[in-house]
Amino acid sequence: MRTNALAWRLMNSWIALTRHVSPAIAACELTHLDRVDLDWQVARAQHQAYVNLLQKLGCEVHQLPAEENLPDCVFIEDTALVLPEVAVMTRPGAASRQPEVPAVEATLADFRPICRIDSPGALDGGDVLRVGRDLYVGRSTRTNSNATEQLQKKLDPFGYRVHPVEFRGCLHLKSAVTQVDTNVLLYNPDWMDPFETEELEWWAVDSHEPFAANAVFFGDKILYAEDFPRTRDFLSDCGVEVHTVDVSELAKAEGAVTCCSLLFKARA
Ligand code: CIR
Repeated sequence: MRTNALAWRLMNSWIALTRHVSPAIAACELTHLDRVDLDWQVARAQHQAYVNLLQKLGCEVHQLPAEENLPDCVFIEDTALVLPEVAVMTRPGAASRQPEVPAVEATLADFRPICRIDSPGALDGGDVLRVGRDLYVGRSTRTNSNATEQLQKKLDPFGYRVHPVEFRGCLHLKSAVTQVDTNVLLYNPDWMDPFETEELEWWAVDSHEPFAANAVFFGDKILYAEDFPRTRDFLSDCGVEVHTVDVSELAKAEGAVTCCSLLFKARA
């Protein structure tokens, strides 16, 4: 009996796949931000603190090595979409990021059957917000409608619905909106308009903190960036359990908390 309970716990625990910070991170892709000095050692220390917090929150963390020629490889979220039934390997919209995918695929193959977005599709995982069986996919400079169509076809057999979503002013859909509580989305009203849903409630970020809509949601708590105290206090007052970490150096590369991990349950 005890063995069964332990096996159940292990199978249902969170796995976080992360990737170390490349020594070349200062040469990262940038879309909306100006390039400023970015200290690899500081970024590495912040990333380690992020990994430590994932572990404290109950994740088993698997870390992939960084590569010198992959400046953005720490932002592993963009390379895959991991669902309970299957892992979809993306085809990142920035050519410099496409070689990040094979190493992630090799690891995910231990956990899930694999399918892939093919050319001319382009998809960054940061553009995909999953709420249950609904996948909201941002149309961005990184994600095109061909990929959205491929995604719908590949995931049809599992009953997922893919909804294209418009947004503006930021890199990825999940810079503008993420889930922070059961049926609650946190969003930046300057970057998107709420889409039609019956069940979802929309909470706006504090207007002084435009980047505050990005949170890693664990079902009963969130991992959140330290930089957004006003929105954090609002969330805490609303009853959300918030755990913060400093990712300010990674933010200079247009990274945020969701993009530094792929989160999934061990068992499909
Ligand atoms: C890029 O432009 O691709 C990286 N410098 C930042 C990617 C951040 N990823 C994410 O928000 N999902």
